[in-house]
Amino acid sequence: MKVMDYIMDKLKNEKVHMGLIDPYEQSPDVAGELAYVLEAAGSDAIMVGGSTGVEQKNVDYTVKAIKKRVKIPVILFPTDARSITPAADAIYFMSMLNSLDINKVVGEQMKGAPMIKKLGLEPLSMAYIIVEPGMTVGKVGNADVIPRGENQLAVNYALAAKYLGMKLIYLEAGSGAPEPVPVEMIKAVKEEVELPLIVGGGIRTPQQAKDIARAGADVIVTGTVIEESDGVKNKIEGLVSSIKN
Ligand code: 1GP
Repeated sequence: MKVMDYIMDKLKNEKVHMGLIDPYEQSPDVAGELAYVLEAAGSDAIMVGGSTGVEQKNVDYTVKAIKKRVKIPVILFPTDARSITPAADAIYFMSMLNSLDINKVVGEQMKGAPMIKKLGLEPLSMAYIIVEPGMTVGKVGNADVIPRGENQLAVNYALAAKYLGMKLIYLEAGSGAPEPVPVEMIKAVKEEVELPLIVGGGIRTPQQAKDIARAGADVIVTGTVIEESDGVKNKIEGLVSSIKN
């Protein structure tokens, strides 16, 4: 089954959780163990990527180690055209819509596209929209971040993504953000654009994850809190089950 079909199928019945693993943060074996715990805790897919220090070899070894341990899909969340490996099941083919850097909007995508075709990787077309504060990804991507409270601006970007034919919207507050994307912004986007909505950045507690899911997010991404939980299964379970019930 294609990864997009898997996601859409899941979303018929429940919200989806994806655990983000940064290949730069641990060895491939530890990443594999973390993915194993995530799967056991009910997570639906593993995303592999990070904003800095990620290189092809690093990504490749990490994805291979994860694939050995889990059955759930592994999706690349690329920094740029260098972080592509055929070992993954799919790749977010993403454009940072509110970047001021043309390379982040379409340049890296142009460089990576032939490789994706050659490798036969499934591209998941996604609009990546950075919300204040944006953290490292906002800085590295030279994002003109959407101020918290400017809900209509987020809606306008999401609508533009839909009319451009993109299949997924990702509202990103940035990894380690002190607060996640505001629930009012999530509600506003979901009311106007029916595409599957991914939300991530700064989600630390089961209550936050639940509020974000209730506000209309379809896919909830957590990275930092998973790293910090040190692979403790019941902590991750708490987070995942909060969005499922
Ligand atoms: C970053 O949205 C993801 O791209 C995850 O953020 O590390 O804060 O969970 P956290």
